[in-house]
Amino acid sequence: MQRRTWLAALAIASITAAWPMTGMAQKKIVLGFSQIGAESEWRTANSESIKAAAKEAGIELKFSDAQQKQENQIKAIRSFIAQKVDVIAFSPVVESGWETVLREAQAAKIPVVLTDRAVNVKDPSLYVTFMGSDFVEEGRKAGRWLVDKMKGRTAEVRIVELQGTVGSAPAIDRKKGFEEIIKTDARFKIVRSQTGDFTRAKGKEVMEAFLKAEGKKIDVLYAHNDDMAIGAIQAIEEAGLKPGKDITIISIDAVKGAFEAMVAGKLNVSVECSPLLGPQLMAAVKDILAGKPVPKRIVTEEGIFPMETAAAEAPRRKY
Ligand code: GYE
Repeated sequence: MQRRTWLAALAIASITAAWPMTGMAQKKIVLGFSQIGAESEWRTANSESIKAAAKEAGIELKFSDAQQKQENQIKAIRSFIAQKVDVIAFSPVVESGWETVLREAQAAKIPVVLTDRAVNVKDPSLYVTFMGSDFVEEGRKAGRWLVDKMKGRTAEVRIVELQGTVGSAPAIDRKKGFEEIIKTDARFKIVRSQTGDFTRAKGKEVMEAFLKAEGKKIDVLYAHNDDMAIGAIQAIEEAGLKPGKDITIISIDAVKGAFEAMVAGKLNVSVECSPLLGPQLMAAVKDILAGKPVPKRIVTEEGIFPMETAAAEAPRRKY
């Protein structure tokens, strides 16, 4: 019995020695990933998904946190190029300003995958694929929900908007999609719109300013993510108003914190935006290196969760 096991081991050893690039001896894929930071619950879940999926796929992950700064992302990408990683992936904090560094990656023949957010470049050959949500559609979903909620009402609907990070794809697109829907109806007016940088602290601070300026004349808050809505909810309560009742609140992501707020009756609806991009990313990395064709755009499928569905949905949520 023992001898047979030993013989089998010897056979495997000689096979791997003869074909060093197959089976157990294959070199580990190295993936360099530049993350934006840790500004929201969404982002934390996204980082966890990427780390867990890399481990699961047996891919060596070099993970770099840019702390919201584009210059740090550019530095990280340059360092991945210098280290000759097999693939570079990143979630670009803003849309513009990537051409130079992407050209450097291309010159080094390192394929680039965009996750979550898009870039604005003239030459699409600078990246292999872009995987993530359709942010314009998310904005439209938010707008359609509001139009439906306000049907039958004749009075003006005064909306304040908390935008995401200035110049980022989700801030630009979520505004665009929402406006596209509400502009067809003269009752809807965005009376104030400012960035809250996708964070709770900023969401609260800007909502305080909105409340000071508008008093009780705010009907709706449209927040580009749940964290800003959660910060704003605090500001609304501190101002002596009831979030979810005195002010209708719409946000995007559908993270756990949003479900808690919905179950408590403080948030009216959250449009889903999935951060669980890790497994898709690892599959694409393997396909690219195996020379398989990968679609230029991989869109995440998502839903919408009104407050009434929150209690039933909450236990099923993974982020
Ligand atoms: O909605 C927000 C995060 O890019 C989709 O970034 C992502 C957004 C997400 O900070 O919460």
